[in-house]
Amino acid sequence: MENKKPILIAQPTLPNLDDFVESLKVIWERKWLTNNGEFHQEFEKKLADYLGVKYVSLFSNGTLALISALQTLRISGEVITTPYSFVATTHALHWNGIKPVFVDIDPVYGNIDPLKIEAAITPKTTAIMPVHVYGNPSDVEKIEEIAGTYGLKVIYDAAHAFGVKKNKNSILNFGDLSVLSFHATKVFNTIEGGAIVCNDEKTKKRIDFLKNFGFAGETTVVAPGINAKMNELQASYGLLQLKTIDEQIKKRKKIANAYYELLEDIDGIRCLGDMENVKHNYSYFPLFVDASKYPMTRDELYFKLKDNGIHGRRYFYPLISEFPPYRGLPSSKSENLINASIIANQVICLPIYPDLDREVIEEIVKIIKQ
Ligand code: T4K
Repeated sequence: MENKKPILIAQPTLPNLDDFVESLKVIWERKWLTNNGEFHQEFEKKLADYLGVKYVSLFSNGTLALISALQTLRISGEVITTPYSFVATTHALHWNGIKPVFVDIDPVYGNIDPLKIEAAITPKTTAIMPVHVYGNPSDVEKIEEIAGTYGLKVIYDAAHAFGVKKNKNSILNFGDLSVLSFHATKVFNTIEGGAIVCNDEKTKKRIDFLKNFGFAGETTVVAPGINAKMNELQASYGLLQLKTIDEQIKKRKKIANAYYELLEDIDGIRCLGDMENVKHNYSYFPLFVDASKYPMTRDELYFKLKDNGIHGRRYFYPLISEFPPYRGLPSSKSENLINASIIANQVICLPIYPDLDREVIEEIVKIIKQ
C-alpha cells in the first residue's frame, strides 16, 4: 500500500456542505455568533433528547468541560482516577490543583478496577473520576456503591461514550456528572467541542455560569468562571450531525464486526468483544498483542502497519502516570499499576470510521496475519 494515501486511525464525518451553508446564511443574517445563541439552545435540547439525558451544557472542548465539571462540584484534595486514558483526564485535575491518585484497571476492558478503589481512599479523597475507555462502560454500579459508602462524588470522563447505553439507559446518566468530547476524531464531532451532562436544573445553571466567566446576570459574577462556550457555527454544525449519527454508528458497527470476524483465532491477538446489554458506539477498535504468543512485539507490529500505510495509534501508551508531571506521584509506581502497564504495552487501535472500506480492513488483517 506504499503509494496509496495513508489510512489514518480516524476520519471525521462532516455534515452535508449545502445544509451547512444554509445554516451559515442564517447566522450571517442573525449576526449572533456565540453566547447562548439560538442554534446553541436548540442543539442542547436536541442533544439531551437524542442521548436520553436530562440536561446538556455545551462546551468549546472536552478538556474545558472536564475542568469545569470539577469546578461545578467544588472538588478538591485527592481524586481517584485511571492512568489508562488520554492525558486530558489527569490534566483537568492538575489544573484544579487536585492531586490525582491512580488506581489500576481491569485487565480485559481497561476501565478502572472498582475492587481497587477503596484501598486508595484517604481522608483527602473527594471524588472518583473514571473513564469509559473506548466507550465501554465502567462498572458504574460498583463505583456508585463505593461513592455512596464514602460520600464521594463521581465525574465520568465519557469523552468516548457518546450514545452508549447499558440496559437501554444512557451511560451518561450515571454518576454526578458526565463529560463528552466532540473533537474531530470522535464518533460525534463539532470540529472541537464537548459537553457536561447533569441531572438537575440547579447544577446546569451553575455549569452554565462557570463556562461564561461566572456571570449570573449582566453585573453579577457568582464564581471564578472561564470562557468555554461553544459558538453558533459549531452548534449549527452539531445539529446537522445529529441527523446522520445513527447511520454513522451503524456503519462503525459493521466495520467492528468485520474486524471481529477476520481477526478471530490469531494466536497472541486479542480484541474486545461487545459487552452484554450494552449498545456500543464503536468509537475505537483496540487490539492487544501478546508478544509471548504472537511472532512480534506490539511496537514491531505497529511500525509494520505504519510502513504499509496503516496509521493505527497506541492509545493509551504511555500511561498518564509515566509522563513527567505525574511520574513522581506515589500512586504512579509501576507495582501499583500492573494491569495498566501490561495493556498499555500491548495496545494498538486500528483505523475505524464510517467510510472505511471492507477492502482496507482485509488488507490490514492480512498484514497482521502475515
Ligand atoms: N478525555 C478523553 C478520554 C479523551 O480521549 C479526550 C480526547 C479528552 C478527554 C479531551 O477532549 P478534547 O479536549 O480533545 O475535546 C486525539 C484528539 O485530539 C483528542 O480529542 C482525543 N481525546 C485523543 C484520544 O485523540 P491526538 O493527539 O492523538 O490527535 P491527532 O491530531 O494525532 O489525530 C489523530 C488522528 O486523526 C490522526 O491520524 C489524524 C486524524 N485526524 C485528526 C484531525 C484533528 C483527521 O483525520 N482529521 C482531523 O481533523 O489526540
